[in-house]
Amino acid sequence: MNGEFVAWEDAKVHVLTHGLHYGTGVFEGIRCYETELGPAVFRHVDHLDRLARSAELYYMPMPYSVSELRGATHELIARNRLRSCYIRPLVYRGYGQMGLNPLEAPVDVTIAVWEWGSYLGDEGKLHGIRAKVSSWRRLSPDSLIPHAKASGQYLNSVLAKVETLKAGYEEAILLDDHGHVCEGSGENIFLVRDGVIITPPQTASILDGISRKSVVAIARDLGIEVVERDVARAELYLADEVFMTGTAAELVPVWEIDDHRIGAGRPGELTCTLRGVFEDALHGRSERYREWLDVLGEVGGVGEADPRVGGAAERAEAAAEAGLPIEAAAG
Ligand code: PPE
Repeated sequence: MNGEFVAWEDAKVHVLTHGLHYGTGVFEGIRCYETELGPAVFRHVDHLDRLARSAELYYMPMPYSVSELRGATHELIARNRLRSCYIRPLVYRGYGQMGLNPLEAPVDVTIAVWEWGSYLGDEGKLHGIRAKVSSWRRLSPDSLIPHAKASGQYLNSVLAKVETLKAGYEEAILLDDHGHVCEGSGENIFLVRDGVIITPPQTASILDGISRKSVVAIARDLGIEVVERDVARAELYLADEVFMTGTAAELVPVWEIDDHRIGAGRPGELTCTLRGVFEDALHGRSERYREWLDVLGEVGGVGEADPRVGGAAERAEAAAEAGLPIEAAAG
């Protein structure tokens, strides 16, 4: 938190933290995978760049550089002795000033890491999920900034998610303010029709997902045509295959939407092919996509010999003995 490594149970904020009241924060969701090269963070700098851009869009000067955040994250993973984990950096307006003008409130930064399994369940990842088109529209660019990954904006996803779960489905699909298909509550969405992959464009109020970008690149490398265009709701039902992508969810097939079976009602051929290559890339099994991995050992973070991690191994040992995960922030 703000440059200090803090034990999990001490990682607290004041109740008058600005972001707690007004949602004035931006965050990222990043994953680190165990690979044969050691723990490796997938597209780390791309995520941190998006964090910096989200902060800028909400007029929050980031007190740390992307490279400082990257180094702190490496050390945090090493100190916690995690081989794979989910990484949650958060930049938010802290304690010190109430009222809607956030500019006088401090900008605080935290990074937390923890082990997070399948976001939509192991079963869902393997065999696919049932989704429902939410009655809540994705937030409009007239009111907020779909391209920013901002804390307050997630009330939109929360409403859609709760509605969907209560109705007995596993994930929500939100339409944009024009009624076009936009994305899931925390994932981008893709359709396959006649061998072509279709996904909503930047103008459809999507979050510019890093998994989305990766899967588009993989598909094109495999010679599959990818079209970014507006998608009508009924096209979901008529698709041969539908899948969703996100850092937490990874690549998840969708086999039923609004009680319409999609294709054969099981993960389709292209979905399975893309899932295989994407997972190989995530887990460091693909030479071709090696550049997407930020391997910890290469800049320090794992191994006692690295000067950047001075004393980290000892401190990690003490924390491990006390049974504590560690939370921290940049600096
Ligand atoms: N749309 C939304 C609204 C979204 O939150 C995410 C990520 C995506 C698309 C996919 O983006 P990317 O991860 O860069 O491929 N959602 C994050 C937060 C999930 C959560 O429950 O918290 C994530 O997947 O980490």
